[in-house]
Amino acid sequence: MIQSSELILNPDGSVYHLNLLPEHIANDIIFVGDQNRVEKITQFFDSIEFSTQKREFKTQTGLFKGKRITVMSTGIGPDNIDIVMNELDALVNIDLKTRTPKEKLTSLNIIRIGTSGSLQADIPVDSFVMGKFGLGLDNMLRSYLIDDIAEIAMEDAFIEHTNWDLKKGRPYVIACSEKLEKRMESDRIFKGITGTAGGFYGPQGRVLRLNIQDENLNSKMDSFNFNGTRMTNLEMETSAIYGLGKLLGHHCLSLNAIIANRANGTFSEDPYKAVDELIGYALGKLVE
Ligand code: R1P
Repeated sequence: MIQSSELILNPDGSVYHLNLLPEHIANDIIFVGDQNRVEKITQFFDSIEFSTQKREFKTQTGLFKGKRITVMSTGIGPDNIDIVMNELDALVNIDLKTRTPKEKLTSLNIIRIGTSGSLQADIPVDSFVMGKFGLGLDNMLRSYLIDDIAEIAMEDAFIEHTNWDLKKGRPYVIACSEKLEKRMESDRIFKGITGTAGGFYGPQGRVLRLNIQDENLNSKMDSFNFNGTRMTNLEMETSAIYGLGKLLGHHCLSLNAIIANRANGTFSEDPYKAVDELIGYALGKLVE
């Protein structure tokens, strides 16, 4: 039995941070970072059966063209992904009444619709990127046992190529779900390695007033290429989603609208439009 200090439930039996009961979620789940993006998606739904919000975790479940989908905001960063993935998994794979893991496990389909900065001059603002791999610079996943799911040869190549200082922790690489990759891909979408940082400024090489540990990191990431796969973009959630998803047995894929181009210093003139277009693209593919 999992103790109440370890799996915390609210008085109504819902999981602590997400405020959800098992019946509130669908098997197909869309993650967004920004809580205001949830309704940008569910505005297209035929109907909404459930809504809740606690802190930055806003959830709505409803039908889109007859398909039951849950849309949920994760807030910013891998630390939030640890909460969201563990509590979502508890909703389907732990009996919350007896506090014991179920024998028959459920695999969720989880698709992130995020925003991100491109690392490549030829991946312009307003384009879409799919993370074939997530490369985590954030360390959160290192609290778990990941050697069996990690792409260790790619990790080693990245560490060597960037002369990575291991005082910052060892980067990890996790592949996306091939099932969802096939379902969501098209000629319109760039594919590659999505880097996940544990912060927005220094951890992504941005200098305002503080010196950073490696001011050449972004240009080294630009030129990293592993067996023909290059780093496309940098954001703050994908690798953590891929890692916990794979450990827990869920199918995960991350799509990002490119709103900044870090290689040439440009920012989208209309980032909301780029996100709206990616939402339309992803919803269309989900019901194809
Ligand atoms: C930073 O501004 C946030 O935007 C990106 C990053 O991953 C980070 O969460 O994604 P979202 O727009 O999905 O939040």
